Amino acid sequence: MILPLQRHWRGFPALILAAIPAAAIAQPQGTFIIPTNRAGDATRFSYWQAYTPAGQTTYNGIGHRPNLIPDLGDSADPVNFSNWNTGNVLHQIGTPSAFVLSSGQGIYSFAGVAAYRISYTHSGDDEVKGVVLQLKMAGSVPLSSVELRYTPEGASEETVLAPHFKALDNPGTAAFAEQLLWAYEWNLTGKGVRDYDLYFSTGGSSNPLYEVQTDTTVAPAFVQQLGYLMVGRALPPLRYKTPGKALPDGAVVFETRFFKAGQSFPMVAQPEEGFEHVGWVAPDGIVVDSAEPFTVTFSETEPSDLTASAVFAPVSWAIFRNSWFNHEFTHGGQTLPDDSMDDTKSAPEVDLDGDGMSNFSEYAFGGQPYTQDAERMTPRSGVATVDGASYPTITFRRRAAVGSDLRYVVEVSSDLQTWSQGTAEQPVAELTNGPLESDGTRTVTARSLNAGGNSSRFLRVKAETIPQ
Ligand SMILES: [Ca+2]
Ligand SMILES: [Ca+2]
Repeated sequence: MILPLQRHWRGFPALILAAIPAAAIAQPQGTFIIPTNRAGDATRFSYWQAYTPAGQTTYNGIGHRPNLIPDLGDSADPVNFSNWNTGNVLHQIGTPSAFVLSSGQGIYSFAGVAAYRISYTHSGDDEVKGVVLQLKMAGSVPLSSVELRYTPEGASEETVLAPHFKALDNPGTAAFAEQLLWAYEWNLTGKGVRDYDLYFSTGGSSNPLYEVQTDTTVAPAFVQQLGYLMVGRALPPLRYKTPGKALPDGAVVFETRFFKAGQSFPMVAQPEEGFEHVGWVAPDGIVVDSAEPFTVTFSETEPSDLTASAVFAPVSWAIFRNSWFNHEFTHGGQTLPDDSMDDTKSAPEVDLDGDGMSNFSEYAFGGQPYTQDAERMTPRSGVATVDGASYPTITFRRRAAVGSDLRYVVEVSSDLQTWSQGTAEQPVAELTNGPLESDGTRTVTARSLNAGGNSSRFLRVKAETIPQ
């Protein structure tokens, strides 16, 4: 694999980094964006990678300081790995116990967030027009943690700027070891910036930092390189794995890492095996009751990052059991047991959370097996008026997957003794779907087809799996 990375730096010949050893790219990786203005000395480029363990001083022939030295905190300069711009220094200012991974060469911390500062010292006459910061790391970078700080000439206090533009390259495997690329850009035109500091931190413990790049635009002018993010999410959140993905339609848009004002394109959903895509939650929070591709549009006048969520529903009891119950998981020295395989916890007839609903009822009627939410699942009785006549109704919640293994049977009775299901030709009730909800359930109202009278005073619903 060739890393599409060009390096240009004043006084150095242009270099292209050749093949990376296969061992170093075992994980899926995002791809760095090469700013169009990097060539021709328009940016000052810095690059940090392969924080080598102690005792090694080179990686791919590129010299690095040998290790991240713990416990020096903010008081020293232990980690200037850049060979390309000696006016740029990467500091690890977070957890003092952060260390270098033995594989993958990331800076890593079990104890808490790892925080960083890149201090840029300017040389030359031109002011800084813009900055692009790119990070390759596992897991998230809280946007609130990403800042550019500088002190305007003559001022006594720092100015703090959030990024103006962004990009995210997410390989989308959701694997722990995958390496995401986060990119941020500031337009500093006219601000008189010379020296500056970049700050960022990981989203939590165990989010290794693998590589960092910065491009500092010094001449002749700012050129926008990034844009706005389309963040695709999957609902509902599960205890084990995600039910699918939501992403821009690759057949329609080429660049999916960021978007520009006014851009419009369809999002598509990719369910994981065992799930059905049933709808969307639009950027404005409205639930869209349709599994068709969903079009998103970035505002022409007030663009911002957008989030759209694809809503999924399970198609079988087996996938519900596998996904809604804990799997064995060790964190911070504590191990959660594997409930999903334990019949005393997750068998269909067990009521794990003690809310009166068996695990199978939680599945069929849209409940959570670890949350006491029986009230949300309990069918409600009511009355519907049609053409002046009153009909009893029963309203219940169901999983929204059309192709699920569930069947809901509504029965009527006049005496609570004898119940009738009716037939396809002579149904006893008419069913009407309520709107989709963001957890992949919807309510259904069954109306008795016999108005009042003694023949249909009572309704009940049962859920069962369809015999295979
Ligand atoms: Ca229960
Ligand atoms: Ca429950």
